[in-house]
Amino acid sequence: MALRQKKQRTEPKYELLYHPEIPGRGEYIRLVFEATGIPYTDVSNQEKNGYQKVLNLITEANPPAFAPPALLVHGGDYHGKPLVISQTSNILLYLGPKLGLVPEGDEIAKYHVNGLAMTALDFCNEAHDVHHPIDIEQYYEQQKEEAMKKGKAFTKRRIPKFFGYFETVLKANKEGNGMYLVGKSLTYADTTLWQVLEGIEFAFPKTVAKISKTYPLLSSNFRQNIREHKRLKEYLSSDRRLPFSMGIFRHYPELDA
Ligand SMILES: N[C@@H](CCC(=O)N[C@@H](CS)C(=O)NCC(=O)O)C(=O)O
Repeated sequence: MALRQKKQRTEPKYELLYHPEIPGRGEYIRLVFEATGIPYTDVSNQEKNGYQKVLNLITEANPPAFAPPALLVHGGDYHGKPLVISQTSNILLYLGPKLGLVPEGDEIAKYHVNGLAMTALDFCNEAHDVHHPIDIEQYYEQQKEEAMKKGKAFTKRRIPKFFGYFETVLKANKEGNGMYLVGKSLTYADTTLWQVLEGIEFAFPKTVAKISKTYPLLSSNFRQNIREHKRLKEYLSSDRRLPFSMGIFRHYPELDA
């Protein structure tokens, strides 16, 4: 019994199952653990042969996950198999209330938080599709012509549309003071949108520089607030924070405005 208690205290309950070495969609999950100080294992990046373990777990789960990220929950066996939850927004929906990242005692707010997080993830998907507009399994260079067209539309219309939408949300949420999308404290919609904005700025720096002033709450209050969050600040300067590179958000200057 004593041994079991010790194990529960020292071994994280949650394991993030994701690709190694890129922030990717795994980062939306890392951020909620980091913001709340809840221990987790980033299996691919922290365990020997971790990526093989990730691939085994997601294919052997019932139901198997189509693609990472997925979350393994210890002590949550489901019909005799390890409890594995897939899909970024679904994992966030599962963790949100457990980690205190949705307003308490407000059933509907939970869906507002999730709706906003899903909209931020739509934005992320569109940014990815700019460099892979035709075939996700072929190289950018093989679809560059279409990517150029998509880049034009994305920087001209879609980035301003998403920025404008989230600016309106921040303005409408009076108790959030421009810092929170829902209510008066941090939710996973905030951490998710923040990460998408970081990625959009990495990939499309010229566009973001050009339009930021038009969206002052989003570009300033909101983004700054997360950067200054005590736990996140520590995380962002740690080596656990992986830099953007050639993942979902990619900087091809020719696709920027
Ligand atoms: N909608 C899914 C998308 C998952 C996804 O596209 N995962 C990527 C990595 S970020 C992947 O490994 N995809 C492989 C594939 O689609 O074949 C989610 O949000 O979790």
